[in-house]
Amino acid sequence: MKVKSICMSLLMSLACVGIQAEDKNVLPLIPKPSSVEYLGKSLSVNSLKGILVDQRAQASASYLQDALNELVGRKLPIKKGPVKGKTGFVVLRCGSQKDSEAYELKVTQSGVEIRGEGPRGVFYGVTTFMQVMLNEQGALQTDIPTLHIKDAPRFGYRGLMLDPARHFIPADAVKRFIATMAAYKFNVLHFHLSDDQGWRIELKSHPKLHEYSSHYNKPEGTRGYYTQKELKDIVAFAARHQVEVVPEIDMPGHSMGVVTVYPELTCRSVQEMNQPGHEETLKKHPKMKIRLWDTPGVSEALLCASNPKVYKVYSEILGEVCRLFPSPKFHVGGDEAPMDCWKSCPDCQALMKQKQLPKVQDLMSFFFAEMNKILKKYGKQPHYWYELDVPKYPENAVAYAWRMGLSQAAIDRAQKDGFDIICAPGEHAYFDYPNIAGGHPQPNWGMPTTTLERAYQFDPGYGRKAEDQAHILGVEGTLWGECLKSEERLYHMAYPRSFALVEAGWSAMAVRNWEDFTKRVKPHLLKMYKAGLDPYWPKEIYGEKK
Ligand code: TNX
Repeated sequence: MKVKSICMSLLMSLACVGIQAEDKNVLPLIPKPSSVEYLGKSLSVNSLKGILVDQRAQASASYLQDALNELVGRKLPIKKGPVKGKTGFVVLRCGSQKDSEAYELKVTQSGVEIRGEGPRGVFYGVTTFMQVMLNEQGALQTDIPTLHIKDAPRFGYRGLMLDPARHFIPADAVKRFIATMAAYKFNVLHFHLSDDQGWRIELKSHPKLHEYSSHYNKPEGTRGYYTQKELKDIVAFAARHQVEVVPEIDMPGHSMGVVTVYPELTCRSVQEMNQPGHEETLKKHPKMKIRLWDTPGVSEALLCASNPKVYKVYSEILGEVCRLFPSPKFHVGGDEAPMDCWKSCPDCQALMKQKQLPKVQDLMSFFFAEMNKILKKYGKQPHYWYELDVPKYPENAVAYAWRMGLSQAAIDRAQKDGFDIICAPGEHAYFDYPNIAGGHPQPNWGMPTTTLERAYQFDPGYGRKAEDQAHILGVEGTLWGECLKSEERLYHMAYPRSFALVEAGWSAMAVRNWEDFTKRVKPHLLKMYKAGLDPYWPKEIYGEKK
């Protein structure tokens, strides 16, 4: 008898698991929440009378109102005031924890309640609610399951990097991109605004930079740089979507956007930089003494570490850029800086002697320390593409692990030296790499392939003990722009791999599962196609037919 009842309850619990796991009951939520309890009934979104908000939750109310408008075809009124005990509403409530991203979402037959621990949590509750309405065909459905979701992120930094330096991305397209990433709980747009191929910010202090160094690779009819008004508008738009914009001015390498305008700032001579074959380009741009790069690659013309003018000009440039972006984070690049020109520069060599710097790599640490003095004045924390051979980064630095296969070494080193790190590993999070072999129609430099599955295999904690990953702040996916020539191409490379990445950043390993992920991805791709976007269709998983 006893055995029989144990068997019965085992069977019943298996049946429950079975029901939960049935496709129709597993909503396509990305990133996967910490816990979802299905309550077995349904609610019609059409029956909702309005949106009720408490004082602190107002920021997300109009976002929800617009999103629901698309579905039910009318703007639900937003009412402020006491939210207790009301039925038939979407109720938004906000706790007092300013930076918390945790939230709860309850859908019952009496209405919807979203409670965030802070404003970001409310916003994320709203984005999850919008996904609860997504059906398998990628359309929004009005009859939704009743449920209770409790959710909070694993990591606080979930970023995507855009590179308008290589191919300019007009401001409107940047805003569209932000709106999409925010819907999937990304919270940082890392904006790579300068490189060897361009300078993309309007500067009042150094107008020649945007006037001369923005002429390549820009969609017809666009300026090729962002005006300060546009940048402020992008920052404000991002803030409404709980996205922080982190600017990057890459240095001391990848600096031709500046060096073409001010050749005296590098230790390479104009003769050395001008190679046979550059004459044609220079003829087209008579004001320039050297060529802005019109091809991918790494320039060896570093900013001269010993030239006081470098620090003077950069204190003006950085000052102006710092004031445009309210984020306390500032990315100073620091990647791929071949130090040969410092080795052959008599002034750099003299400086090394004077400062008793034994290796040329120490000069890199000196350079970063000098730049950091400028950033400190504006209350900014320096962020770097981490290079293992740089002996010392400023103590308040944040590093990005990026080089293929070297993340673990970078994480170890950051832990040892006491700074925080963000994981953007080449093998999982480089979304300029093709989705599939041959997936780049443009010529590229034999980039490796990053499949969706490879992107999903990423564990930013690399299975380390909790205390050994406490300094890992989160994840970033990079969309380097050499081969991304259009907005269409940007989405094609970013999605669906960014779904995989954001889940690595948001969801605990215990709730992540590749098979289950592939089931959740499809409706989001179908939704994007309906919206006229062209994300990559992983036919290796779903077959040819969409
Ligand atoms: C390396 S990743 C770079 C970029 C290129 C990218 C192309 C990094 C910090 N630097 O300048 O665009 O490879 O994949």
